[in-house]
Amino acid sequence: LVTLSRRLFFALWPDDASRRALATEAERLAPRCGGYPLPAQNMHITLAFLGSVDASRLTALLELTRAWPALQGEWTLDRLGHFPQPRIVWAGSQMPDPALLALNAELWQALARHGFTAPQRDFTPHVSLVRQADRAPPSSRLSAPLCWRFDHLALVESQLGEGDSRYRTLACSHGTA
Ligand code: 2AM
Repeated sequence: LVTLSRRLFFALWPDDASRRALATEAERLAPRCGGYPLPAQNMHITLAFLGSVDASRLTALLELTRAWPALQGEWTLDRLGHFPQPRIVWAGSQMPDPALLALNAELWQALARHGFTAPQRDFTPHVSLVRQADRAPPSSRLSAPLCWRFDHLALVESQLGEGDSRYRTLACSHGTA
């Protein structure tokens, strides 16, 4: 069977310690909100979701990713939120982070030159913690604010299967690490 399309997105991945802290928060919240906690290895923020992309466009995306200039930013996660549809409890920030918003806009400008179209709705930077969550968290404050630095973006493939999605990093931009 030939796979003609790939489910792709651009993301930032917190460091291991931050992802573990987020997974702990997810486990704390899942019984309160319904749903199930996502594992530490899945904790990320999506910058640009491309969805199903024809495999013939992959080379251009790999090149775009590898040629992306070095990044340096810091993001503080200090609040919790709930998207009733698609039933996600997430971690994000009180204040939209200007560096993240700028990165999202720059990425979509570059993607537009490759024929991809940015979504209409506003970008709400978030890390999904709990899926199939029917209730909002009891408090909108994260129990302990988390500050993490990012220095590269990743082009990731999502492989849907039974249970949680599996994510595979296909390429990274230049990092300082
Ligand atoms: P989510 O965690 O908020 O569901 C892989 O599925 C990644 O792409 C996840 O981070 C997911 O965000 C995001 N994603 C899936 N569908 C999306 C969509 N239609 N628009 C934006 N992001 C999406």
